Amino acid sequence: MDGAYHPSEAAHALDRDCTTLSRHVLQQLQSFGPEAQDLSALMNRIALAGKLIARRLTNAGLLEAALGFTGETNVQGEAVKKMDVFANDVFISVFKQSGLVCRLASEEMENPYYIPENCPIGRYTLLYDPIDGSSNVDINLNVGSIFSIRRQEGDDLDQTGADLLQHGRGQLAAGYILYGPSTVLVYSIGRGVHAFTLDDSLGEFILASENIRVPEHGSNYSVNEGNFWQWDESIRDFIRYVHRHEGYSARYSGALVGDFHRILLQGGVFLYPGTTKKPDGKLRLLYETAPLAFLMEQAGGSASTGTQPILDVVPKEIHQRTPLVIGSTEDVKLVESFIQERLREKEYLTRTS
Ligand code: AHM
Ligand code: MG
Repeated sequence: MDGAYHPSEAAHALDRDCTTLSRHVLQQLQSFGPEAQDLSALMNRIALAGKLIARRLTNAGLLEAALGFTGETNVQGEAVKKMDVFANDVFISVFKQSGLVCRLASEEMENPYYIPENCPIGRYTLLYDPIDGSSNVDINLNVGSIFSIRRQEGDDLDQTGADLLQHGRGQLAAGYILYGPSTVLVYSIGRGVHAFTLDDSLGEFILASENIRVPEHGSNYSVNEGNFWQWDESIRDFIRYVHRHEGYSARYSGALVGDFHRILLQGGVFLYPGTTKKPDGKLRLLYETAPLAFLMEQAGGSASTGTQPILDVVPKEIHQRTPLVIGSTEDVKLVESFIQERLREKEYLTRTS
């Protein structure tokens, strides 16, 4: 350093500090065209929902009626938490004002929610899990929101959302907001994966890391081992393998977004396989596994049901579940190899019996 003032260096520092989400979307698309403007506005709305939810979570312990259960059960048969309802409504209300989104589909609603004033002009659909990992809410641990944006195809006159039953490669954008020690928004519009941190003093998500690449292999494995005896033997084979090999660490928080974020940054594998009671596992395709698979592939990693890429799965219904194996390519392949081995064994036994 020569101590002299260099305008370009100063400008660079400012640039790094001030890349907001909406500006980043436009930079990524290198366009100010209508679709780029739409995507930028949509991401801005998601950011607003994230800020409102983060604010509520930060103060939840001090507010009346913010924590605990509502007493209702959702379409998945799961007890609904007050924060689930709050966060679901936040997304609806911020997208009502967008003009761009006609339909929203979420974990908390049996059928898509239509915003009449935005239809038929709003050609985008938001699929989301408003609060994922809500068992963590009441104990002040990390939770997240997961989102996916798709273009509406056809008129959907009967309002069934049938065009949403498509594979995940058609997602225009996907991402999540992680409510942890800081609030982090991670997104992709098919041009890499980028992370933004909420700067409370500015009230803005500011670019923190660009073009995140997941390591090809990592030491973390993340799975609910309490289900060990409910899994297929192939998954037990994998777990026995990691137990017998040095260098693996178990990391499981019970909230997918946080567990996924660790794998994305440090490598390794997250699994939620099928169980005897739930052969397709617990996680839902359209607003949990497909958006995360989109991000993981964009970061150079893999996402699989165990036998097929998640992004190739075509759902039969909006709340369809899929088993999930996601993370570093080498680690996902290792899990798949145990599954293939057991499948070959089963085929052989059927042929020869
Ligand atoms: P949720 O959307 O109802 O919160 O359920 C999804 C969550 C994931 O965040 C997490 O990975 C998984 O359920 C944990 O389930 P389990 O308690 O069976 O391990
Ligand atoms: Mg969920």
